[in-house]
Amino acid sequence: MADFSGFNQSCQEKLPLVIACMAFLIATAMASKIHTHTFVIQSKTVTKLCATHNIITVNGQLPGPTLYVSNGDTLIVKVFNKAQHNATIHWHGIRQLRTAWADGPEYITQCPIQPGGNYTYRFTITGQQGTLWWHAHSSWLRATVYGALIISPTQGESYPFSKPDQEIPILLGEWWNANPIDVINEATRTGGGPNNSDAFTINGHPGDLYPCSASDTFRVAVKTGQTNLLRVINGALNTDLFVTLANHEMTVVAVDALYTKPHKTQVIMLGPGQTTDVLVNFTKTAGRFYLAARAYASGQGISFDNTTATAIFEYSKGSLSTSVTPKLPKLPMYNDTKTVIKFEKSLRSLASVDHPVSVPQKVDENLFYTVGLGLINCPNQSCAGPNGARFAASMNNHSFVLPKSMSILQAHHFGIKGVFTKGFPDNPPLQFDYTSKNISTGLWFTEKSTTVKVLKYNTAVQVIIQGTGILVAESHPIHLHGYDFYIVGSGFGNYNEEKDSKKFNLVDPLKRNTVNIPVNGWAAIRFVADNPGTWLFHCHLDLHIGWGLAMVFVVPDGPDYVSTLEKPPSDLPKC
Ligand SMILES: *[C@@H]1O[C@H](CO)[C@@H](O)[C@H](O)[C@H]1NC(C)=O
Ligand SMILES: *[C@@H]1O[C@H](CO)[C@@H](O)[C@H](O)[C@H]1NC(C)=O
Ligand SMILES: *[C@@H]1O[C@H](CO)[C@@H](O)[C@H](O)[C@H]1NC(C)=O
Ligand SMILES: *[C@@H]1O[C@H](CO)[C@@H](O)[C@H](O)[C@H]1NC(C)=O
Ligand SMILES: *[C@@H]1O[C@H](CO)[C@@H](O)[C@H](O)[C@H]1NC(C)=O
Ligand SMILES: *[C@@H]1O[C@H](CO)[C@@H](O)[C@H](O)[C@H]1NC(C)=O
Ligand SMILES: *[C@@H]1O[C@H](CO)[C@@H](O)[C@H](O)[C@H]1NC(C)=O
Ligand SMILES: *[C@@H]1O[C@H](CO)[C@@H](O)[C@H](O)[C@H]1NC(C)=O
Ligand SMILES: *[C@@H]1O[C@H](CO)[C@@H](O)[C@H](O)[C@H]1NC(C)=O
Ligand SMILES: [Cu+2]
Repeated sequence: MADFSGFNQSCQEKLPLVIACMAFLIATAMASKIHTHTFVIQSKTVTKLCATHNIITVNGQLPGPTLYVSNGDTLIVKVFNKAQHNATIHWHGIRQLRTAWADGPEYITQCPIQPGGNYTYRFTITGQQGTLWWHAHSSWLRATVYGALIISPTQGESYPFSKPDQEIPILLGEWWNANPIDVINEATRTGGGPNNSDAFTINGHPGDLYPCSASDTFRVAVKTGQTNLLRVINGALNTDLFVTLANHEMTVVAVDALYTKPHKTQVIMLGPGQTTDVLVNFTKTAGRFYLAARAYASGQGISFDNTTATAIFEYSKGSLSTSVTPKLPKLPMYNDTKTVIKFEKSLRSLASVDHPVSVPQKVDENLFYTVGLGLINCPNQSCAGPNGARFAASMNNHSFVLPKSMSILQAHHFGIKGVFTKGFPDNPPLQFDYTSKNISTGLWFTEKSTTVKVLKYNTAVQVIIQGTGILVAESHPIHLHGYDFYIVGSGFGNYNEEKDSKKFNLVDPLKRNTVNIPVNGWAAIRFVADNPGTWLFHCHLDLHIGWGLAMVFVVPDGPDYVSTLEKPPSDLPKC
């Protein structure tokens, strides 16, 4: 049975509504399910790209298990850490109402599950449907510890489009011919950039354009006349990815588990963390077609993995033979920012009666955060970054450092001092020409801190996220835990309040949990702080979060039961 104590209590508080409450309770109890899963984090030997490797997996699978649930269901996932690394699991995009303890980022909402330890994540999916995913949120473990989390509409409800003939999760990953934890540890030791990855993967398979990978290719059989739903998830660690399917048009119908107006396109682009649902009509009579994914590299002069992952879609009538060479789609150039911006600007919330928008029309908190790279000095300029310094990254010139002794949520909940400081600035400490090609070296150096911004419960928040050109301008996929937000505007250059705020879309803007900040540009997001907890706001390139491109919003409890954080679970890991 699900835990309905919350609804019971709110029922008791409103006696006149008790009958309606009881009816609601019974209906909910009948429709919703409890799904119990066991995740064993364990090492596994795999052969990939001409060599054998030991990788960390969930239950020995790459990707890990796909979880299928419905809106309203409860998930109970018992995680056992049988690997030699600290681990946590984050349920990317799940709102975690009252259950911030189950969100997962290490030292933000919990201490890591140490080798030999275990922790049970419990949460209920409330008012969400579509394609999300789960992944490790500790060091670079998510390189191989990730999987899909697919939420169907509540029983009796349906998609805002015809039911597809097949639904196919497409998880994009990033692969190193090395232990990814060694790769990041090496970079942290030297202060320089990490080694590039060696491949991208589709459902764990690099595809036959890579050496020794002909049989390590994801293949899908399709039938003429089918309309299929591809649930594309960018699980890559550090790379934005273009995705196209040869000779087939895609129709985007949702992003980050939120429906969009249908939009036809040849190519989609996803930053790490983002999901995109597309419908494809399979109208050919026969043939084999590549689905291909490769980098969108927004930063000039930064080396990147320029390889291409492929999967094969093959019409099952007559042509399953592997002797037919699949057709390769035309992919945009690696630096094709124009295509990215055109694609993203074309997406709008569905804004239907069943899926309405509720953009805050006025804001209580108007925040302006710069995001970008920076440097930290090393003794005797002995580091491997520019000028003998160490690479860093920051928001409003605060380079975020995780606490060590306990999580920020524990410190907040129990009122323990000395774990974090309040007063993350609402504006950058210095104003400068953020997107200039010639930013003075005096501005390159940043400082470490563990600083949070407290948002009063239910405040309407706007954040202007302004990219900087410090060291190099890049697009950053900025992810907010615990919330979805509306992207009311975006553009190149420096945000101009006077001019740009007039052009905001407050009618049907896209809503999602991860926004790509245009390279050398900005984006404006809005949300209502109606979820109590401590919520990480960060770049979803694991390289950048480790360098400090993060901060935390602390949202205290609201006035009633449904806006009050639960007690911490008794098995919450200790540091
Ligand atoms: C889970 O961890 C607890 C300690 O936190 C331990 O007492 C218990 O035995 C562990 N359970 C299993 C099945 O390993
Ligand atoms: C990174 O690449 C260099 C050069 O190829 C190699 O020597 C080194 O071992 C790599 N580091 C890791 C952790 O794989
Ligand atoms: C698929 O084809 C049908 C019939 O031509 C059309 O009505 C529908 O809109 C198409 N769907 C997509 C996603 O292209
Ligand atoms: C990929 O980069 C390598 C150098 O790292 C270069 O030799 C090669 O030509 C590039 N390939 C493509 C397709 O751009
Ligand atoms: C993209 O890269 C190509 C080839 O490296 C270069 O010629 C072109 O100028 C670049 N375009 C942009 C917009 O940076
Ligand atoms: C820096 O270099 C000087 C001179 O080479 C040396 O005496 C000193 O120990 C070095 N300091 C550190 C922290 O490495
Ligand atoms: C860059 O800035 C420096 C000092 O601020 C100035 O001397 C130089 O002329 C500038 N270069 C360009 C290309 O604007
Ligand atoms: C960030 O702070 C450091 C240290 O206080 C300072 O040197 C630097 O100029 C600041 N940079 C920016 C962009 O504010
Ligand atoms: C693992 O977590 C424990 C508890 O927080 C911490 O003391 C330890 O340093 C962590 N290990 C690594 C390798 O980060
Ligand atoms: Cu970033």
